[in-house]
Amino acid sequence: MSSKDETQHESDSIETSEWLDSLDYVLERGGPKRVVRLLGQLDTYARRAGVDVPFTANTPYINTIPVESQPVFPGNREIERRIKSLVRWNAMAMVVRANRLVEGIGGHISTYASAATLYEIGFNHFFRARNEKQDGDIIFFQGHASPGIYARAFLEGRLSAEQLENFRRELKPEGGLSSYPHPWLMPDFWEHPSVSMGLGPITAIYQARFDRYLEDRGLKKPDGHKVWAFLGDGETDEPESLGAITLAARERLDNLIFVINCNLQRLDGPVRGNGKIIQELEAAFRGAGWHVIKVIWGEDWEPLLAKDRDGLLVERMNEIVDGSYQKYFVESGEYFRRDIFGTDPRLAKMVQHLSDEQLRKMRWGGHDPEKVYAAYKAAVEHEGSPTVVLAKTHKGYGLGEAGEGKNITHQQKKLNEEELRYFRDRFAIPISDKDLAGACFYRPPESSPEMKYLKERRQELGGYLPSRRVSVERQEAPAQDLFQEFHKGSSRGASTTMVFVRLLSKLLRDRSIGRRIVPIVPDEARTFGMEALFRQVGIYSHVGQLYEPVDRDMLLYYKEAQDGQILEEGITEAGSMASFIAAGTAYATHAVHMIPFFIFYSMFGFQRVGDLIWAAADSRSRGFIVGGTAGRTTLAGEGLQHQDGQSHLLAYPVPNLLAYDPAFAYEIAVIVREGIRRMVEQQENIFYYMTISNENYAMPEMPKGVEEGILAGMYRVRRSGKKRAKAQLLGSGAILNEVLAAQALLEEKFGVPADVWSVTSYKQLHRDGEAAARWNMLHPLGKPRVPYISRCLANAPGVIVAASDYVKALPESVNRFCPGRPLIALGTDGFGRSDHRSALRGFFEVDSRFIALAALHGLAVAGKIEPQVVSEAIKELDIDPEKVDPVLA
Ligand SMILES: Cc1ncc(C[n+]2csc(CCOP(=O)(O)OP(=O)(O)O)c2C)c(N)n1
Ligand SMILES: [Mg+2]
Repeated sequence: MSSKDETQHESDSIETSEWLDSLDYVLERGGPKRVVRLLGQLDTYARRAGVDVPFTANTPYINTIPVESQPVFPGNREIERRIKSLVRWNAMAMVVRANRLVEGIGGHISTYASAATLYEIGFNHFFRARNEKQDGDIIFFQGHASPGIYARAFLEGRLSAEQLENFRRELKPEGGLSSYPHPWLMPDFWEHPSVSMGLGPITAIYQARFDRYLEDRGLKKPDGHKVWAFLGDGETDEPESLGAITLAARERLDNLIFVINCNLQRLDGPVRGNGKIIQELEAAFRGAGWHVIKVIWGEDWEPLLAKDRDGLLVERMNEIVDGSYQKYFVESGEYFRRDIFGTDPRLAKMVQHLSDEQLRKMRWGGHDPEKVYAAYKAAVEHEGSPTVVLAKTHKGYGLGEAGEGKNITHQQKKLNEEELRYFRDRFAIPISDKDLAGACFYRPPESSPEMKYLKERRQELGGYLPSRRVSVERQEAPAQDLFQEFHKGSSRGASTTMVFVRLLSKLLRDRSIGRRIVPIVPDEARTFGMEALFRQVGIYSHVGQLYEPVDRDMLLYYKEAQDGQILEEGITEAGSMASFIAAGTAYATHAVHMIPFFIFYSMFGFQRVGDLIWAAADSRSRGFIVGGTAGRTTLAGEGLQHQDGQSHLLAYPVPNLLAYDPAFAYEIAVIVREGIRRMVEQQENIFYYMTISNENYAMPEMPKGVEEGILAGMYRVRRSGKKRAKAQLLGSGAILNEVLAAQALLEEKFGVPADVWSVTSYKQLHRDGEAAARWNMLHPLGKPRVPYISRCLANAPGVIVAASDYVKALPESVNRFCPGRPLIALGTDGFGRSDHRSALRGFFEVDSRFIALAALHGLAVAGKIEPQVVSEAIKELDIDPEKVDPVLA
């Protein structure tokens, strides 16, 4: 530094000091409010004077809670440290042992290693368990931290060493532990699946909002419980993680706390090597209206910060990018000193009293129990907005050479003996050298201070968690009367959407379950003709309606109310699905049965939020997801991105989901009643997908004895009359009408009598067929089971043609269960188009003409008619044989 620079530095320093003195004076005299005003005035003054004050939503790179404001730590730090060390050890041992036994079985050590303090402070001081007296906190654990959560449950005596041994070995006869939080696999333990990153945060937000909804509607007593969501810093890159944070602030969800484990790393490398994830997140959350608490520095830094009156150190820390911070984890103290403090002699001077070793051991805030405690306490006490705790940690903390802070640490699953020794010594685990190599689990005797402390703390907080318990009472499904009107049918044209909305409105009025229905719409209620419900049950808003709605003098005005029942989510299928999960699992989370009906544009369901639907399944959600404006050719006009011809296929893989494509009012009534009965009366962990569409047609009366068939997936709608049928025509949804028209066409024009079947669910038929086939394979000597579809078609002669508004793979999936004859499938494979219905059905080859043609073709192939007849039919039906194949067009 030149002497000129030095002089400049000196005078800057004096000037800064004078300003700070003045500020101290103002603070003392006028308090913080006065300081804020003064700073505001200064800001304005500087701007007027032409100073371009840059906008920032950031605060400096320091702890939000200054050391002077930290509360007294109420716990025993030493015992808590020992407990934490034991959890660390067992978590690590679980992964290491699993990978020794089975190569490549996986597991993660470094996530929990970085998050241990964040969880332990929660477990010892904050997380309230649900019991008879209180509604506990709801916690979304970071999926990859599961080994630590299991290890703690082991210390608590809730999991055995054998279970830990079987981590990721769920197929062992005695059972094992699932890799990640999966309520489906561990229904007594995990509550919320969170390992598909981004889903934890968004579902947590809507969970917190749904808890308010239940309270506001008087379905649950307000009890001050919190929703905690733990997430990784890398995870915040997922759009779902931050996509709903404005909602949380807008709804003032002070029952919600995010804890983001900012270990600066994700799987491949740094989260923001060239930037600073904590600052980036701070700006995003503050901008959205959250209360942000940064926990950056551990107590080792306090003496340095106390000396940093000019803010030089903070300024330097502000400059350093995360990639460099990560390097400090793995480098020597000497490097640390040189790189951080070597840039300015005044900084160097600050740390000259510290040895390299001391410097290297300086901890980040997320590893400091008192700082984390202070942050959580502030978060829990904060009112008026959600809180996010941004805790700076160290990925792979304590792993040493085995991966601490290294880019490979996320994948580290094996430790050699030397690495194990380092870990043991570092955390003082009382394991002998002999047991070391085996990475044995360790649990202190019951009488030890650690065990006593740990149990006492949990007792104080209401019990153990995570823990999933279902104690909800069985609920009666509505009586049949409610559904009668739909069984009668009507000759006036109606769409299945209209029928469904009418049914929903009746369900909402039902004395026994009406209050439990939760209609959820992503800004699509008018599309489905549901606006009458706005007035009938109101749109939920925690603050009621602060304005006079523009349509107030109309009958069906837009009514918001604190006890409103509809969740009008705005344009977010993901958020709506998150609400669906919260409502659909309320029977477990809050012991109240709720029946969500999430109604959406069917195209923007499975393919848009399929992973959330999968999470709903894993969560054992109950309820109905309803795909409106369904069917590639039934939704006219809207075109390629709106016309859904695949959702039913995408519904196939979800194991506990039943999927229906009803055509008539009575089918809908039967399906919905049975769904409610199974979910609330039988308490089955299933949910339903049902498509509804907007084509108007007459709704026939329900034929006798078809209920079973409707539910099983098919039933005969119309016989061929007196003549023996030569074709069996299967139709679904709105396309059933085309099939009925084809029946007439075949009979009248070509003398081919045909039976018509309504296929309400290929998924049901397929599931049942596969189950029978499987049983038969495994029981070669038993009486073969006959699939339901085979039984239906056994005495139904003739060629089989199936047409739906969905891809051909659906009917083809049951082809092998069709007795003696192949099934000819018609479907809507390909991109949609904007046009009217009949043009679309012609284009996709699912109209009555093509159905008739398919039957004639089948008869020709079977040798029952001459090919010439088919050729003539093509002309007669005005079909262009050279027309473009829609799948390629
Ligand atoms: C949706 C999704 N994509 C990818 C993964 C695979 N994955 C698991 S952990 C991980 C990195 C996690 O980084 P971060 O969120 O920072 O958590 P940390 O382990 O560092 O605490 C990735 C990419 C996943 N689980 N979910
Ligand atoms: Mg990370």
